Amino acid sequence: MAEVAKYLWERGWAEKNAGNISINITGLVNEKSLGLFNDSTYTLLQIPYYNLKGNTFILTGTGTRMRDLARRPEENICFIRISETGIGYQQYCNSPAKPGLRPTSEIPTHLAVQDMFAEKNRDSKVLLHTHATELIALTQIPLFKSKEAINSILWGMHPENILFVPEGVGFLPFTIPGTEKIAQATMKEFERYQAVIWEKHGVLSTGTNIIEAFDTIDLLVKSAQTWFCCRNAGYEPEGMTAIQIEEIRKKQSL
Ligand code: 2HA
Ligand code: ZN
Repeated sequence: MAEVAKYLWERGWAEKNAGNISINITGLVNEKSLGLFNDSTYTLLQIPYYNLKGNTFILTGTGTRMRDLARRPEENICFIRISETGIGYQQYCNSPAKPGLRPTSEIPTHLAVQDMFAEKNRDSKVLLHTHATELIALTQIPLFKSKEAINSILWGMHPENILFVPEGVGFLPFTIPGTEKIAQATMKEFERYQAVIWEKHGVLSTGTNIIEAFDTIDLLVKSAQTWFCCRNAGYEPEGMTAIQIEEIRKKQSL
């Protein structure tokens, strides 16, 4: 987490307290070690997550900065353990430097998506959210406020996006951050996609590990940057032809 937090900050995707991360670490930590943490506030969930019963997560703390997480991870994270009933969670935030620290404000989205992963037995353990500038910028252009238009740009600007994100990215029209509404809608998108763009806000991605989740966003941003580069130079980018895209897709299945 600290390594990726550093990348997010360096990329300019993590201004102030932007972005958040969750990792399902069930089985990697025992209750006894969680007991070492002072704070164990219990919070009732607005929506129960029955597939996460007894699961343990590491999450970024609310209001924490990625640049701080990179240097002092232990001060900027929280652990949570979902109750055996799935209706609440115990939090373990133990930063003397940050008393009262709580898990990320986007916890509804993290739990909704992680619950779906658990239900479907997915290998995905990580959910990463960041404010990738060029992806946000694309969604400020009315022409690109649809899944089809965004994916055609992202695939068209670099063959690696066709290879590594063959299903494309999900897209969510603007929704208020930190709400159950954004959580449920995002979870639905992740049923089909490994990355989801939030209109005028940012991007989320998943993976079996955090580096994989970061790499997917990095690839998507490369395409968006390329598009803006051409436009800034005064040219309309050509994009990939349908035949080229088809050939790249075939190559993947070889
Ligand atoms: O964690 O990025 O979406 C701060 C945010 C909210
Ligand atoms: Zn955000």
